[in-house]
Amino acid sequence: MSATLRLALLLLAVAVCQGYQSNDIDEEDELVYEPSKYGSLWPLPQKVRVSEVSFKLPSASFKIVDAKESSAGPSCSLLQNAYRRYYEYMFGSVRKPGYVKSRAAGPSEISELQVWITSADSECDSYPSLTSDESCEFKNINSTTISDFPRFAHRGILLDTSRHFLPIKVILANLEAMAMNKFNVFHWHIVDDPSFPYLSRTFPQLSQQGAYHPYTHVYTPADVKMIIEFARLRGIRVIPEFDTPGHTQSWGKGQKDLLTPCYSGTTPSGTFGPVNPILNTTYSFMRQLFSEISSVFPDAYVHLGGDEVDFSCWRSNPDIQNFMEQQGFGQDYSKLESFYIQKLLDIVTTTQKGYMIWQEVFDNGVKLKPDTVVHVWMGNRVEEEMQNVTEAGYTTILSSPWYLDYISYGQDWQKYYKVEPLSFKGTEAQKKLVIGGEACLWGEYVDATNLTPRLWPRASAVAERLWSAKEVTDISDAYSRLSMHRCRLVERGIPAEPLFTSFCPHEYK
Ligand code: CP6
Repeated sequence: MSATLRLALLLLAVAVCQGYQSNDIDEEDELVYEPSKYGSLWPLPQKVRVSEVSFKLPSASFKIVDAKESSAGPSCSLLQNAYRRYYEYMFGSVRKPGYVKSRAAGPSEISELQVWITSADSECDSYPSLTSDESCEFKNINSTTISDFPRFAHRGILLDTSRHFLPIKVILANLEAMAMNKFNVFHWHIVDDPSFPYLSRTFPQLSQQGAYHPYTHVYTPADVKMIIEFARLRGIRVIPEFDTPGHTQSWGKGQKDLLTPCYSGTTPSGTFGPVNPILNTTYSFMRQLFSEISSVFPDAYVHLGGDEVDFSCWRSNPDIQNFMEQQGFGQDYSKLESFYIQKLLDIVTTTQKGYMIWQEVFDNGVKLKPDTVVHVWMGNRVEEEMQNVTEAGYTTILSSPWYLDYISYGQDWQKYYKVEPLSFKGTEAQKKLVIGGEACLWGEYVDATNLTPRLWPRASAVAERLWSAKEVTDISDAYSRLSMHRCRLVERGIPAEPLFTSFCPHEYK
């Protein structure tokens, strides 16, 4: 529903931005800058009929209202909130002094946008989900019409708040930019080796000991609530990742005996490895932690990680060696990893949540619930992996081609844009199991100072690939629209980096 509205409003915003003209720039790059007949539309809707007729929107009298047939009304604060937000985007800059006011226009003025919600049970008070209806129609009398819906249901951005703490306002600004690009999943890689900023009510010592700072560099329950609500109002799901048994160094600072003691020879070396999978205390800890997580985060899914487990510490530990022997695992430490993950999955299942996991968990042959989402991230043999995962009947999302923390000279957005997620070999039924993808911004080299321009507009390329029709592949049309879309992001307060030599209309307003 929120998306319904979002698109309708975006379109009007586009109409208002008719001041965007093509700029005659001498391009040395391979792309010739020709304006697109679709203006600055991004991501491109599924069906667009463009008319030459344009209307004026008088800022003083223009209103966004509930259509009388609409199934949602003034009591839907989510909608009223969105009306206000988009009115601001449409006219916010127009009302600034110094802007040339358009002369009074005649019959070609539109005085209101009527928003007609057709779904029977509106999502005013509930949370967005994988099955939310994001489709919409945009009608205008004798003019441009649009019919739109997403190609993939899961369109995510991963942010990492462990390598560097990200202030709340950076996260909120990013959610706003996500909404402008029709991303609908915030994958919150909230904790990892370097720091544990999640303030747990059950285990407050985790962040007290494991965060970069126990008060300033933590997300309190109130912070988390605010982020989830801000996202909900924009049709965005928040999926937290609590990655185990690897990537857990920071957990060990506040939770005694959770991590495996590593040995050098016959004595403990003082360093620690992955979560200790052979202790009952480990599982009672996980039971309590995930019980809390399942009530703090309302989404139907949690991400359980399971990637990059280093076996060297487990190998060095005599108690682990004994356990391996007892269980008949031989020297195959991936069996021990699977043993742990299997128990964790059973724990999380009792919390009524579905789970997502990184691809290694599937690769190791762990028994998964049928609704498990397998997250493909490794760069080698991507198509083979997608083929295998879907052949086994699991839903999957793709991240391998979209590691946006990698940067290089030039227009790498084109590389992200040209990815076709369904290019692997498989049946129609297999292709249906690909529910989408995520652009990842791992945080080793990213904090509040550079996050936004590193992510935008490069992530916008991923947004269009996941939203628009498969056939939308014209790279120079994309270049033209994306340049204008990027200017719009900047004008709306998102410092998105430029694609190439250019200037934006708002620079000389
Ligand atoms: N952190 C976590 C990371 C990565 C992963 N998990 C990662 C691995 C390889 C590259 C980039 C990121 N930094 N927890 C893997 C999913 Cl190239």
